[in-house]
Amino acid sequence: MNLPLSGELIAEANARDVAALEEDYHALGRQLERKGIAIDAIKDRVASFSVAVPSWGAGRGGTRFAKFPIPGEPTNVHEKLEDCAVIQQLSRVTPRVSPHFPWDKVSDYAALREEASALGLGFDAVNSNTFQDQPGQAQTYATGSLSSTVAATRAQAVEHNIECIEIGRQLGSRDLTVWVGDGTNFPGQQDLARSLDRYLEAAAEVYDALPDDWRMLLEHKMFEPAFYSTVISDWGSSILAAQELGPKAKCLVDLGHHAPNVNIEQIVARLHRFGKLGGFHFNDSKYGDDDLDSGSINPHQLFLVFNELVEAELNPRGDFRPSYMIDQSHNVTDPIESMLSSAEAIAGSFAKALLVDREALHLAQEANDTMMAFQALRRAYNVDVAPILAKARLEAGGAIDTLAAYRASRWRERKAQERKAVGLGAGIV
Ligand code: AFD
Ligand code: MN
Ligand code: MN
Repeated sequence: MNLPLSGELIAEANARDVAALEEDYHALGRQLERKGIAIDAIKDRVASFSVAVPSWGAGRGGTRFAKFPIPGEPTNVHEKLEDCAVIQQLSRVTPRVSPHFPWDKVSDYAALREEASALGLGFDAVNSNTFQDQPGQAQTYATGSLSSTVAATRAQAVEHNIECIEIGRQLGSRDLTVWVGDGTNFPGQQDLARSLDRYLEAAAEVYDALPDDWRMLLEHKMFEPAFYSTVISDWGSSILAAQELGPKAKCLVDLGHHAPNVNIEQIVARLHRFGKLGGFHFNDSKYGDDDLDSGSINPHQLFLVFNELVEAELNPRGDFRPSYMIDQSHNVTDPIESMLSSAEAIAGSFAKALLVDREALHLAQEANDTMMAFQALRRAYNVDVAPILAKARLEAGGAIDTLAAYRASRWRERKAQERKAVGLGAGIV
């Protein structure tokens, strides 16, 4: 193992907080016991929960106006892995990294896998990129990718996705996440039916290249960069495409990819009902695909989403193996701090969803007792689960207070000395 932070540093930081944590954990334990809930059982479930981090989220994001890099931010996949290892070492909830190609391209993927493993990391879903042109590429994606009217462009996009599968095999991934920026900005620009036909035909070629134990996760998005229509615009288009492609195709929900105020928890329930819920990209938003930190704007929505995910887990349909990832753009914070805070918000929403008295909820629902059904959710949402999360982290070797331990490590300052180049992050996503 080649872990980035010293164990002593984490132990020292924990020594300051451990007495208070034990007190808080026992107090919460007594409170939950009165409701018939064993706190250790919840803690164990939380301990087995994990969410992947995106390699591109380790660099500072930006907007189409500007990007403001910070000294010491990672400039290549190796440095990104190092930063992701810091997040995992402190939080113990982010053991996998989701790579993005060609951004994370290297010449030796077996070596990259070993490098990650020595840092205590594995690889999650592989993300393809057919929304940007790359240097030396034969065809432009200006006309779209999998749905382009240009056959050679579609072929290039198919080939790139197949290459991503090949890379993913070497990295130990089992999912290919496909988001295309394909769409239009003007009424009449494209034939809405034929562009979907082209997408389905090209996506089927990618699907056919999937190994048996792989899945293709279709990520829908209703706008941006195309603002009049997108080819896979919503969960309806996504599930229809996934159903047409076959059992290995599933839908991936990114919290920022819907119309304002859409009931995303209901989308979760719908997709699961048909065995098509494949994964989640967590972030938060105020206006659009803002990629703000998870739970920073609407923590209640995050809880309601997890409430449906827990229901889904209790009533599995097909092979329910949701792939969870943080998908955020960190424009004004240190990305490590944002991901530590987001991982806590996500695991915390899961913990709260586990605290829902399902029997009370279902009985109230059956009896049409609206207020008591809502209260079953509200009671769980109101519990401060911080001691459960901290205890799970402590037991797994992580930090009780992840942000305090991170700041004590002076990681970014140290990296600012070592990592000379600044501002060559993943780009604006
Ligand atoms: C873009 C999309 C989407 C996707 C990401 C990586 O909006 O969220 O997951 O690119 O391909 O940000
Ligand atoms: Mn996403
Ligand atoms: Mn997005």
